[in-house]
Amino acid sequence: MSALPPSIRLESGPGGLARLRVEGVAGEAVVYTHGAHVAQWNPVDADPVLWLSRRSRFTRDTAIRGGVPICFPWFGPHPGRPDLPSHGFARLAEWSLLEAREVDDDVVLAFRLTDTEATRASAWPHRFDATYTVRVGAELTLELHVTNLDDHELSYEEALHTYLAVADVRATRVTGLEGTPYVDKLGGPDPVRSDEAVTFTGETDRVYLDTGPITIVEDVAGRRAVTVTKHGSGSTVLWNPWIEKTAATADLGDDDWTGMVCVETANVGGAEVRLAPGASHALTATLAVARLA
Ligand code: TA6
Repeated sequence: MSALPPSIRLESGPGGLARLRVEGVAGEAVVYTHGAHVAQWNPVDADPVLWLSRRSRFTRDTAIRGGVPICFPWFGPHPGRPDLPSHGFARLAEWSLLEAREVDDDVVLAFRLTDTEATRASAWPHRFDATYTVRVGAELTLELHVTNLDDHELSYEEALHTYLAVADVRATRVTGLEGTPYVDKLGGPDPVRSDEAVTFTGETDRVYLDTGPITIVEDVAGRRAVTVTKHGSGSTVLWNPWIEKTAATADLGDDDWTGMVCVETANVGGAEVRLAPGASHALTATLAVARLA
């Protein structure tokens, strides 16, 4: 790959993990090659839009806590192999940097992950090629593009497990999901629905099905709104761990639950992606932030 443009620096981050620091004309970001993990993003002169745990472990056998972990090729615990990592192997893998270039006021990074003996042995014995494109600017656009290199059909789940920073989740509303059926992972298996905006009064772990393309997080206390616009995604996962789950999670500080909410652009559960040999699929999410009136 050619030399990095002036807006991008390769650094050694915590735990010696390689990371790319982007200081572009319109946006700033930090992206680790470990998991192709976008750990930080903000438009220039704006506060961080992604939330990152101060207790995140930066080790090769754990996922960075916060930012945008890539969940692939399964979501949550593996159904038949409790020994395998939750949310798949992609967020624990070392992705290779394919390209780093400036495009107008933005910076575009592209990473690649392909199958290895280890991935083929991890209950997902498929040949695949995955590229992950990160466009950093006044908006953040993420695209996970997967191609089936095998001679048989494959299926997978995926999620861009996006941690958004909010001033206070107890004063946060999420709109765009009204009337959409969702499975409450803390409740029964049957989908339910609500015609109201989502507010948070306890641990929240929901998989919305057949969702529309736009979800808006109104951070009322922080006087800003983050819009998540997605393509190629049938599901949206909404998560806040609240008090007990936070206390039980080593890389979360006791009060961290108040400052974040996950809006995850996904294809999970009944919406897994099926690819014929040679076929591809792209999952895309664009984040934009605006002041609340
Ligand atoms: O996206 C929600 C969820 O599946 C929750 O159930 C919780 O497990 C969260 O992901 C975090 O998972 P992790 O493996 O990153 O701790």
